[in-house]
Amino acid sequence: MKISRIDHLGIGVESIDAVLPYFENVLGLKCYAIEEVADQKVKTAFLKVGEVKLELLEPTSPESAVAKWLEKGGKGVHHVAFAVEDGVAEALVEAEGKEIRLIDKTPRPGAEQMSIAFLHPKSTAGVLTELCEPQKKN
Ligand code: MC0
Repeated sequence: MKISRIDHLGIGVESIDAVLPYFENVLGLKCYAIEEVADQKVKTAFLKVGEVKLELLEPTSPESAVAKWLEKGGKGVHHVAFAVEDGVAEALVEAEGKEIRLIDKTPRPGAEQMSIAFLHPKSTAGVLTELCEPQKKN
């Protein structure tokens, strides 16, 4: 697969409102978008740091993967998202062929009109890995 850059770092939080003052008032970053992603049961807040984005992730349901992660003591960086140039679906086929455990067999809708898919941290050096690309227009 052809990875061109880190698209974003996902940071899991109990409350976006509670942590935004740190990112905005101390680091001087600007939140430019808040978006709920129903498919993943999260609310997201995006801040840009050069080419890379930070994606704050607040669960909107106890069933959310982020809620479960927080409940088990997870804190800070939740996942790393790589932009794939030659297609997420194709990258999943390639990864599976290399015996990487897939969480998603096919791409799903993510924030910012991206198609996303996750690889399991047990086969990615412990880093929950998201592959993403802009959603294809019909
Ligand atoms: C769990 N594990 C992690 C982890 N979450 N390791 C690294 N980073 C994480 N974030 C580890 C656990 O410590 C455990 O290791 C093992 O994975 C299995 O964990 P588990 O607790 O038994 O399993 P679950 O049921 O909690 O599921 C974990 C899994 C799940 C990663 C499969 O969270 C998942 O499906 N994630 C993908 C979807 C997701 O994260 N959505 C939220 C972001 P040990 O050694 O204890 O066995 S959505 C998003 O970001 C969108 C909006 C976007 O970017 O556009």
